[in-house]
Amino acid sequence: MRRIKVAAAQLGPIHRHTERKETVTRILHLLDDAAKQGATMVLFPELAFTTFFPRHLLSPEELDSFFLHGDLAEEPSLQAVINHAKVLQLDVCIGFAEHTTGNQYFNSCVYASNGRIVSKYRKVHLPGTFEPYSAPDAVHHLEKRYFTPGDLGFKAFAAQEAVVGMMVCNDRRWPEAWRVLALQGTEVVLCGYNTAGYAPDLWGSSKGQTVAEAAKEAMFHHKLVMQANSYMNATWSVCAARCGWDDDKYMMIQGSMIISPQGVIVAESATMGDEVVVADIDLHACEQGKTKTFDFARHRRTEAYGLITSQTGVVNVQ
Ligand code: CDT
Repeated sequence: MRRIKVAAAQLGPIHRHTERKETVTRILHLLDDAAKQGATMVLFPELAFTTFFPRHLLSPEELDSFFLHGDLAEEPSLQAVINHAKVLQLDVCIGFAEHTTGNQYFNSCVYASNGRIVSKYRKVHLPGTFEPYSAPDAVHHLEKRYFTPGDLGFKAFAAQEAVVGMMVCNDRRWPEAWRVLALQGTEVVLCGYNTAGYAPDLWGSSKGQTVAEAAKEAMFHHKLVMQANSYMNATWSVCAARCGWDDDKYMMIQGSMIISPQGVIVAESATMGDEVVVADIDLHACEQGKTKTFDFARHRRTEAYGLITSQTGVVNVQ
């Protein structure tokens, strides 16, 4: 048996002016909770230390306050989490805004084990716009303004008993991301996210949706992509939300889950607050898909897929 106990550590509301140390304390409590439930691999959301700040057009000073700066091995908030996980004998994956020593800005996450960062990922698919929307009451999504697209690709790595891959939020909607990880034998995909329940300038099937209708649709698409891509790539997946009502105004969907390689949700969050979702997963369950329906070596036809990497946007046939 190759089993591991994975956890999605969901974080409820974090407001624009929430103190960083308060958030770190919540994260450490969630780690304690995950350890008590016997988990050994714990996933936290995208941008776990802060509110989802890309919804605001910010001054340079306030923007700076949301980033972790410089050498990650010495960054106090991140190190507090990594060290606490080490004491609890947990591996941890956590998302944060990264300002590098080379003065670049990424939407990143790291995987740490035994007090050491063993893998880093920088979000490739940045949604939203560079310029804010013009409507006075719009919910902005300025990731293209605040971050550079990730430069590390999708690199799987070995952790505990598994081959693990990381992605961040919007990446989960892109089958290319999953497939690149699956081609490296990935058995567990970790994906933290911040998904607005209501952001009509950004998305939604119609402008007239109520908050409840928009949030229902956002949850539907979230589950659709997580379940379908887990199945099509024969991998377990874990996703962890930053959710709830930030500043009592901005609604973020919950839906932290653990999903089997058959695309089945085996554990799911029940609240819109801080919560740990745990499942004991059998990595052998990936073999059914990896050796049969999605045995890539036997069934993929790369000669037919050239456009995937040679062309970015749509070129309509005449
Ligand atoms: N944080 C993030 O990437 N959010 C996006 C918003 C929707 S873009 C259509 C997401 O994919 O959930």
